[in-house]
Amino acid sequence: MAKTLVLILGDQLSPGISALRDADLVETVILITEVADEAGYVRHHKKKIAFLFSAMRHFAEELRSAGWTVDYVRLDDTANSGSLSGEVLRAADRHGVSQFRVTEPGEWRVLHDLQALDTALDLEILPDDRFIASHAEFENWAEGRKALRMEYFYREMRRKTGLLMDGDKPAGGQWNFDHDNRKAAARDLLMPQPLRFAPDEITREVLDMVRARFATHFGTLEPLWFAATRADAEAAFAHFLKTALPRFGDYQDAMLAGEKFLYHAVVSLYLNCGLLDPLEMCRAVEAEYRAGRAPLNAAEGFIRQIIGWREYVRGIYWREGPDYVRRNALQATRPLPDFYWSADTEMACVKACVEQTRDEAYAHHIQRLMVTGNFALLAGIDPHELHEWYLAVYADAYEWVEAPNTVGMSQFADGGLLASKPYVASGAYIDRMSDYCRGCAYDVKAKAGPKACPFNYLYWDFIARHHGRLKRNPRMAQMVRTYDRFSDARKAEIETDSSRFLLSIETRNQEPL
Ligand code: FAD
Ligand code: DLZ
Ligand code: SF4
Repeated sequence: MAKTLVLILGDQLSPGISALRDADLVETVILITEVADEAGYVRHHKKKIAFLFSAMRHFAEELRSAGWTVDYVRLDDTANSGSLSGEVLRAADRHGVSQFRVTEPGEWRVLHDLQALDTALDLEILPDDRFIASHAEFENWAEGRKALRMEYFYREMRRKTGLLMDGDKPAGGQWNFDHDNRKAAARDLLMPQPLRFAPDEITREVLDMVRARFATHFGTLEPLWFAATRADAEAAFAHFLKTALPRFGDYQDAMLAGEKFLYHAVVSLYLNCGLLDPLEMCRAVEAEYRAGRAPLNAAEGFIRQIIGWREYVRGIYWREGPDYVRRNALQATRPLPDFYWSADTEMACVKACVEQTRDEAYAHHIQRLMVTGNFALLAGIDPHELHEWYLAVYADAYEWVEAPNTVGMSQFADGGLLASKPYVASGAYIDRMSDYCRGCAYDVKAKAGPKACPFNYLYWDFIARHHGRLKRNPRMAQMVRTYDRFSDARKAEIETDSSRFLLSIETRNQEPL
């Protein structure tokens, strides 16, 4: 039997990955490679690079212990070519192999690079069946539909997996308990915290390398407390099930200053690189519900995020093609303000989210959607610049999941393919769902003038800027009519406040205060 080279990418750290499934232990050489191109196609957060390289190194050890031959190329290997395809060609040469196999990558860019190896090697790209829906299943579902709404896709996935199903009916008689999940959180001394892990020798070595080589990248490197192995990631998830799942549903949309994680699972980074398996996680969550340890709204809410949103955004990413990340339906062109990197802003909500992102490479969904995303949408920030920011700063960010969330859900840049209306809100929403406004230099109740919360006038300015399009959107038409009833003086005030503020952020943090 001829030898085969199998490439395992940094987000394919699953022993059951399709490229390895039928592989022969003796005739296979596994290549895992750290490369400058992947670390640098956006300037990833230091914690993201360190986490992933440590997980890759640990995974290589795990595979070796299971008897595989693993060729691991480090970033600081002087012969490292810096690219995935370059490393595949070097490895093929080293091992005298012409057969090359890989599970499809999670990004068009990498897929095209690897496909180009076809001229040099006998290439086989296998489907990534760690996901619940195949590309074909998503296509079949999407075909011929006017609107691709997540809710209907999610129901298909519930039926397919049998998760939270009682026969052919949804558990509790209802598919979706989202309306129960809108509570503002109260501060609680016993607030759960994610399980933390001390760096072992492998991680410490990676930390030294990242400290030296990526000093100019965004983010605080230490403490790096993430799990780096499957066993630790599973322990972190088990800890979430015990400590936070029961209240996950209630407080999904809440934000509290100083509470970075609330009742969230903080597992997307493990799931997206393959350390955790989505279906196994959902089955464990269902078991908590069936055993009476977690309420249905929590279990359903969690399962919906995984087999609903996560699968759905992946389907959209591959269906829409490589140009999706460049969509800009609202023609937003303002550069990303410097405070997305520096946190140097008087807006307490934005400051808290950027600081937390800098320190943890993590923010939960509502912080991403309704604070940094909402602000960018209201301010007319270029969605591609924002997409690159989200891709760089979060430890869980890979283009297949990040881009639809940013370009589609958060920025409406796909013109409403993914979201039925733009996720815009004034300061009142942030005030209701968080305690940020209490510590803010701006006044959330004030509608106009330099002290007024910028979200307040920017909200109406957004409605005015996109008046024609929003008037035709049934979910926005009411707000457009409200704007239309404003006096000319009020409209002028909105314009003046907005122009002053937007000019000030272009000239770098010269906010009006
Ligand atoms: P929890 O709130 O505990 O949810 C559990 C799990 O559900 C998550 O781990 C995640 O795997 C899944 N999930 C929840 N919401 C989504 C969603 N909208 N899309 C896909 N999966 C979801 N998620 C990423 O995994 N990677 C990204 O790069 C990413 N970028 C985002 C960018 C923007 C602008 C927005 C608004 C959301 C983004 N999300 C992204 C979705 C979501 O914010 C994160 O999945 C979540 O915050 C991860 O934290 P958690 O593990 O504590 O999640
Ligand atoms: C994100 C990332 C980084 C920072 N570094 C590497 C790497 O050095 N080697 C590797 O194989 N993968 C890395 N990754 C993950 C890839 O970028 C990811 O596989 C593609 O984006 C496809 O999802
Ligand atoms: Fe954010 Fe406005 Fe509240 Fe300040 S007042 S924290 S800017 S919503």
